[in-house]
Amino acid sequence: MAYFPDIERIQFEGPTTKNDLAFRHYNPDEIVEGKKMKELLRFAVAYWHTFRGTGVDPFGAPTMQRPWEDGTDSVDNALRRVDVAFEFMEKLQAPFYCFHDRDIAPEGATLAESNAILDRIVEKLKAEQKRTGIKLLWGTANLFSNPRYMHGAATSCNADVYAFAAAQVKKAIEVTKELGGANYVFWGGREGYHNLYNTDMRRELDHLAKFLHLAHDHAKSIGFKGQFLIEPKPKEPTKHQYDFDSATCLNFIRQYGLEGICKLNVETNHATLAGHTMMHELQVASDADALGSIDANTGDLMLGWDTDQFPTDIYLTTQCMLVILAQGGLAPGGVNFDAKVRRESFEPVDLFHAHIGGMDAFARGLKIAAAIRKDGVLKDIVKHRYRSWDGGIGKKIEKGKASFADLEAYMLKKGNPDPNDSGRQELIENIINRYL
Ligand code: XUL
Ligand code: CO
Repeated sequence: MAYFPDIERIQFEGPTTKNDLAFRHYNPDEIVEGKKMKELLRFAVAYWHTFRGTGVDPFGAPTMQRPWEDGTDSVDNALRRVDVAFEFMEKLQAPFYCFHDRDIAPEGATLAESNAILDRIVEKLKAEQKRTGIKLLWGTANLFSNPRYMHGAATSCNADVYAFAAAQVKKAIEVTKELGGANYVFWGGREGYHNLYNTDMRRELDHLAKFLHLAHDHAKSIGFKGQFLIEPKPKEPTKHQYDFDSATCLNFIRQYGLEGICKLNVETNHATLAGHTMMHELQVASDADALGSIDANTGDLMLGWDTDQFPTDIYLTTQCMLVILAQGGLAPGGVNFDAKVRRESFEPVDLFHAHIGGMDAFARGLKIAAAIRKDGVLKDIVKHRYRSWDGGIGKKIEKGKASFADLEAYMLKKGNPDPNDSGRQELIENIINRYL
């Protein structure tokens, strides 16, 4: 049976089409910088928002009309949702999806029961992946919804809760492996604090690092080859999330010997909440060879919470793709739409409009970034701006061949530095606009 009976497979029809249910820019097989768009972008649908989102918010009840939902959290409903999900993703031409264990399967009365239910759903997901060729970009465990995690999971003050979380992650890594997942994500749910009076921050961070090492040990022992990704976020649900931003996560990774084990999954709205641009967060991660994947969405500058809207801003997607192309793409990571339709957009077709918009916005960003890179305009500007480091005293400093005394002797002789150049910020902004 079809759950989206009125919707045909979404096709690329080009920028002039009048069809709302078509791609104007996302042309999966079009070659950009020597690769197919679909290989560079690796779009993924987020199971939680798209198939579990109800439209509930702190002020009101669910609004979403989802004819396939029977109002229960039953296994039957979970099995039916798999059909819904794969019909949706096939029609959208989405090559990947992502999930938390509890998005795809209801939790049972005990861990053993939960695991058994999960296995049933995973069996069906596996069959659907085989039938359609759609793949799992990443799996993760929900360590934040159940009340047991009120104090956190890997940073809980309750060692039993830590053990439960470990068991849950063990199983989640196993099912991610079973489904051929390319990555495994750790977003720090409730790993953080609300006040330091009752918190042993040092001990909690030690526990969190231990948790990641144990997860890695287990992944190795079962032969899971996927990339581990930590997802930075500065606040919400706790006042202070430990994985604050890219720089904080990189410091944690280095402090606890997790280099080579964990990269980052960088999310736009989390960057905004941290007071950074997404481009900043991506560049910090990429400079450390740790940009693994992205959660594509956007916040609202007027609102101080995680609105998880679909990305439509071409400046934003261009900036993302400039950093991503500079590091040669994201694989084995991808572009996961960790985004939800507004609660006023309650019809199933709105899910298509939302994803089509996001995919087109990224495809445009990709083409614009590739055009900027092809002309070499930014590269030339940067090269010129730093030219004093390519020879003379600059080169000596970079090579470690100049002491403070040498620099003093150099300046005493020279008298004054060469004059500065203009930064030409406005000109550069004008140039970027010419490509949009
Ligand atoms: C929460 C968030 C999560 C992670 C996965 O803000 O982004 O959905 O992406 O746990
Ligand atoms: Co996310």
